[in-house]
Amino acid sequence: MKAMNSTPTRSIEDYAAKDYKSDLKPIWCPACGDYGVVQAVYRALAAVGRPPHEIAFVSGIGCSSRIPGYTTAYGFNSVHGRALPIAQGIKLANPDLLVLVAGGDGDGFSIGGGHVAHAIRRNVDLTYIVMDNQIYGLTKGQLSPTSPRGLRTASSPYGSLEEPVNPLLYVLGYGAGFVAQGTPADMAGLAAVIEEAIRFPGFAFVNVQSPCVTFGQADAQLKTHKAEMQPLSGLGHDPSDRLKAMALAQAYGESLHTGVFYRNPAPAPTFDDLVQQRRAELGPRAVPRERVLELFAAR
Ligand SMILES: Cc1ncc(C[n+]2csc(CCOP(=O)(O)OP(=O)(O)O)c2C)c(N)n1
Ligand code: SF4
Ligand SMILES: [Mg+2]
Repeated sequence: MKAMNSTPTRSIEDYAAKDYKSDLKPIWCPACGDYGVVQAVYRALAAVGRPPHEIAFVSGIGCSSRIPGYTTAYGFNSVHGRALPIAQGIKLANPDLLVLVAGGDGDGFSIGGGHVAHAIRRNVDLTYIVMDNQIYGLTKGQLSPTSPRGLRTASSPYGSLEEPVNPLLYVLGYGAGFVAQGTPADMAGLAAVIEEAIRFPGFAFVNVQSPCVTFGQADAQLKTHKAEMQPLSGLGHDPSDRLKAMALAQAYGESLHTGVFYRNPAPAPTFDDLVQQRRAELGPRAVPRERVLELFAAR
């Protein structure tokens, strides 16, 4: 249960950001936004204080999906678009783990797009970080679901004819309990929203505007200057107001709002809470969790 995520097994002072940094040297292009994302993840994990061996970090495939390997958590750089189903299985098999999921805009909203809705409606206690660079980075610059209309790419040489997916509206529409956006251009802000997402009891989503400096449009995506960012706190936004959050999310692609769009003030029960509840109702008729795991292992 997510409550575990905020309960360190050792004192928080025992963990610093460096404890979550692995010895693997990132091979992202110099100045890729993803360097900042992994730094923010280190900071957020240190603030939460769970030891690395109690954390599972699952990703799909893409430049961004390399991220678990750069942490000391247990990692699974899995299959394109399939990070969420794998992470749900891990969390349900071992609810005490803190489970992070990360990937690209293509991984999450093209090939894996269908899984997002189901992870949200099940409310499995996961933190899902999408490193949104509005392009397919790993495969050298094709159009992604969040690419702006008109973008010229390797796969749209005359300019894209399609409207982009709005990741913020998508997850808000399906009822995610926690929705935030950050950017490595504001490292402290990004670390803070990732920490909040981890602590939130239920499915939590963080869209990170993390530009691809090689194939994307980094300047346009971050509007060149930090001053162009619009922190939601500065707009007087009340994150418990879901409809207002949806109205602000409409500006995706136009204004770079950072911070928490929505935090459900009365979080819904997680999937695991409901499983425990059903087990209690069934009493001796319930198949023990260990037996269920044995049956799966035997398949
Ligand atoms: C099933 C499958 N289809 C296609 C691919 C090729 N592929 C690998 S990564 C990728 C897209 C990467 O874009 P994104 O998810 O946005 O991540 P980024 O590299 O931009 O971080 C594609 C199409 C694959 N690996 N597996
Ligand atoms: S191709 Fe783009 S997303 Fe991939 S590492 Fe390079 S800058 Fe980052
Ligand atoms: Mg991408």
